[in-house]
Amino acid sequence: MTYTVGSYLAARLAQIGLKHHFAVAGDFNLALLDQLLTNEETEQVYCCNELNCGYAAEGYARANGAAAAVVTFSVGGLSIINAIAGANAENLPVILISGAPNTNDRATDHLLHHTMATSDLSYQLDIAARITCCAVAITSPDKAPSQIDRAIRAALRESKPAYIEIACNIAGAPCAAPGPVSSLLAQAPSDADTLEAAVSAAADFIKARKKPLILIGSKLRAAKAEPAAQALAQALGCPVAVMAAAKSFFPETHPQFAGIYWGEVSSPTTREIVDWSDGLICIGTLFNDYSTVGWTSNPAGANVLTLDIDHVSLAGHDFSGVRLAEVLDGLATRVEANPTALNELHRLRAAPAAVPEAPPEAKLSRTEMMRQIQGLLTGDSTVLVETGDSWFNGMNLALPEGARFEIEMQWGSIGWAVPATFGYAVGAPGRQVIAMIGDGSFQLTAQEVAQMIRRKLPILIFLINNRGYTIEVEIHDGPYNNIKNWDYAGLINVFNAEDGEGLGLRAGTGGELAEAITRARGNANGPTLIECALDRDDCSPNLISWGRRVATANARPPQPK
Ligand code: TPU
Ligand code: MG
Repeated sequence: MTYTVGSYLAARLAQIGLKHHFAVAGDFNLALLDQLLTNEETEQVYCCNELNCGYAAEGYARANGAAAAVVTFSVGGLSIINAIAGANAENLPVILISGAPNTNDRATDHLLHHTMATSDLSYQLDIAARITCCAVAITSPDKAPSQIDRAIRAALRESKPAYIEIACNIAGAPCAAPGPVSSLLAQAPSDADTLEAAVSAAADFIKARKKPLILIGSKLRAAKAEPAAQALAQALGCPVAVMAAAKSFFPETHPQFAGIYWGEVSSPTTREIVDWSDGLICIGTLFNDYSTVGWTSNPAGANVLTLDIDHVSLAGHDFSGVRLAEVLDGLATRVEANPTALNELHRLRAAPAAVPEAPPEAKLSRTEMMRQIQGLLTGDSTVLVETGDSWFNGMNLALPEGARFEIEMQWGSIGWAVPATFGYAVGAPGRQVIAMIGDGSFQLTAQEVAQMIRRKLPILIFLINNRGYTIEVEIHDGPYNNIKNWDYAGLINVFNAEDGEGLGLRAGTGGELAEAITRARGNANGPTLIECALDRDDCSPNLISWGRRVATANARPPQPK
């Protein structure tokens, strides 16, 4: 078979396990899309716009480990930037592929459409270089294979997005055949001496503590070290608390699970036990203003051992160039079991109170809605929660063994959830995909529900209509937090048009919600959106506490120099 630049790229995408790639067409990428279509192992999945395309790829990468999004030059390429920067913040290898102008138009004074009517054609590459780990522009078929490989290898190694731009007259040009894919998949191993020194220093740290405790953060998944973290936990026998952004990265059914650590808004007793520990083993953690609740809970100092994706640090030591999974594996063989903090946790912890069922005709409340969502979850469920009160409500869900939880907490761009849920469901057929999305967020990217309908995906969306930007209300209120109400459930028929099987339902009481959920379960050939009508003030108490702290942090006056 003779390869072209485009079919070479398609082969690489298929080889790294992408059964799908997401795309929006435009004249600068049409020849490329044709070439990608020649490969039957990676299917083209279309999106309504490029921002959604980026989020869909981001969601797919959460389910599948990596993803690709194909857009046209400039009008598409600049629109997708938010989602790609988000993938960077969230440590997800999304490969952004953009069509680009014909090579003959470069270095001429030709003015091209989709540009700012100047002959500058490099701005998209410059911008992409700022938000990806590797950005390449392909203008010659000879160099294309090595450039494509370099970008994909970097994305997979660093778990960050990469950028590949392909001139429209090069996509179909013949090029060399791809070599073995192992050169793209191989991880850089740790330096053996540094690994030994890091493991030894970390083991000494743990040995010297009376009550060690593990805290899991969101970078654990990017490091592909979830099993290794479990093995270390097993060996240590200590409590394992999980940060909000890492919910589900350690099984909540595990006897050592100590709840969600999120400062003042942690699960009951979790903050007490974390604060009580004299040796906090932070694995893949990330502390920002939100996760530290406005800098009120920011673990640091001599009692903290940090095991990051590629480095280990503790008081007096800093080792880089070591892989997290290898550090954890090494530590698991060296530590001795120390259940002191786990015993204390059991003394502190009361059995969780069961939430009573609300009378079916009573107005729907947040607690009743969450009680019913909890009842839906199985080991095959994935719950995606959008920025808003859904973050806080989602934290309280008890996840059965195998259930997954997705949250875009570092980037926090509203509008993420609808397309990310779509992409996730494309990447995880067979899972029960449930999204909790606020009315304000939904309004940004609502049209991607149409793609769920198009692909007949049985996604379940809980659209929480509390008539506004409640999370913002709790941080800082004003008229800008009020939004135009929509007929959210009615929108599904708009998207169904003549052939769709999406279902839009409304629930104003607990009974209506239960009935809607039953109907959703019977709707196998399309998504179901259940619009849950809540009072504007019916938000989680944790959101209120957290919002106050974040507001205080945001309002700090400038410090005198
Ligand atoms: O449950 P609730 O009402 O808090 O959620 P809803 O209705 O989705 O409101 C979310 C409100 C919100 C805004 C406006 N959360 N964060 N923001 C700020 C923001 C603005 N634009 C983007 C792209 N991302 C943001 N996070
Ligand atoms: Mg809202």
